[in-house]
Amino acid sequence: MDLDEQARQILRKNDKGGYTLPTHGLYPYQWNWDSAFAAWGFTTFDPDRGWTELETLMSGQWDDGMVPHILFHKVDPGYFPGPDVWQGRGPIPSSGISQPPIAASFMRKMLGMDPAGEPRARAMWPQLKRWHAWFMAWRLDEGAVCITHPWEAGRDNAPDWDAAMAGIDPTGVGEYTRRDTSHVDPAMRPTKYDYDRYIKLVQTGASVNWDHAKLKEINPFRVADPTMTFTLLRAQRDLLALGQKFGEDVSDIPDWIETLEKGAETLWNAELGAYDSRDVLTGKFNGIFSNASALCWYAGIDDARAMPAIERVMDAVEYGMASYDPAAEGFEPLRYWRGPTWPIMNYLVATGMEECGQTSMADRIRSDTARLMRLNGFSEYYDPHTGAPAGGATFTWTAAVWLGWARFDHEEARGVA
Ligand code: 9WN
Repeated sequence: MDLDEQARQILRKNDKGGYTLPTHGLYPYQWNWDSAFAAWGFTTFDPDRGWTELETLMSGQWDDGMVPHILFHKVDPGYFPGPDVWQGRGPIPSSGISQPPIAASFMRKMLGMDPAGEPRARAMWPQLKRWHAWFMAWRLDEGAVCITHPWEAGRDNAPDWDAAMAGIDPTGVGEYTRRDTSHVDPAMRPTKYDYDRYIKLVQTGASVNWDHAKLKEINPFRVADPTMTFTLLRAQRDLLALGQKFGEDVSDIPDWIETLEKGAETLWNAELGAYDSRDVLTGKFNGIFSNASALCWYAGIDDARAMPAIERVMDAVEYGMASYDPAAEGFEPLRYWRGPTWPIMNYLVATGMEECGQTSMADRIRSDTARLMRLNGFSEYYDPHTGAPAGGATFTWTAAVWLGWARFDHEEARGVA
């Protein structure tokens, strides 16, 4: 079976009717940013199903505008922490945090692919605006977007969070049974040290019913993050363009964009030569080069200062781009966000570069990503040295990245990016 068909089958098999699982077993629910990729992947062959994916995601929006990072549509004992631990307060059982807000950007892309979907996009526009407004109200620090839990950034165990995690006292977290390590090799997943702190943060949020004002006072973790800042900045630009097209009130959005542009600059760490995460509670940079540092172009910031570090990191591995600097202490090529290469990040990074005219690096990242999939199928992520597949298999967002981008040659990819 050819790869296009394999990728389509993955999406169909992970389809639960209205929403798509990232992969069976390891992730048995609807995840926020995975869903945006799934919607786009479906739009390459079944646009109607693509729009439904986004609608189901938005149906979990809370009263205050937040769109949660997980929607627990049907309880599955194979995942921990589930709805009983999170105790989200939305219309659908959910987690209590959000995830990188890429849905508006994918909606714009989907509309380009399927103009007939415009009424459905119009109906979702106000919901997306309320979600973006929620970030502006609750998650900013000097204009950069903060996360309140490592899972909010989508880069769960990235070294970016180590310093802030060390400040969390997990006493009283209690006994619990992890499920992730029964689905994949524990050597690829976060450690117990990390998990104790993840769960402690969930318990802390649930203890105040996810009241964002209270949480801001008591939460021991608040880190300004390049993933969130750059994806929201990009999403605001796409929301603005869509709103203008739909004749909506877009008057708030230019100010939001300006605030986020200033915020992005506060993440520039000149010593590191990269955009960096910044611990809001201590005021310190984390000094971490991650693949999120390379999302500036995706946010519309064409920054020549950022390219040398990226070139160095690309040259250090066979398959770029690594999620963490291969020369840094603690680089682990198979452990989740501490080294492996992730097709979804590669797509976002390269698309941004492509749009800003940085085509040679964009092409290089795209062909590395395509080689991985041709060699080793559609895994959650891959070892950047050997290309070995890792994490969950038959992965929805990886299949979507193939269908929407990686399968094309450079010229074609320019047309679709
Ligand atoms: C927690 C689903 C999600 C992705 C994240 C990725 C991983 C979950 C986990 O899987 O996180 O949200 O249990 O490890 O880090 O980016 O959305 O694919």
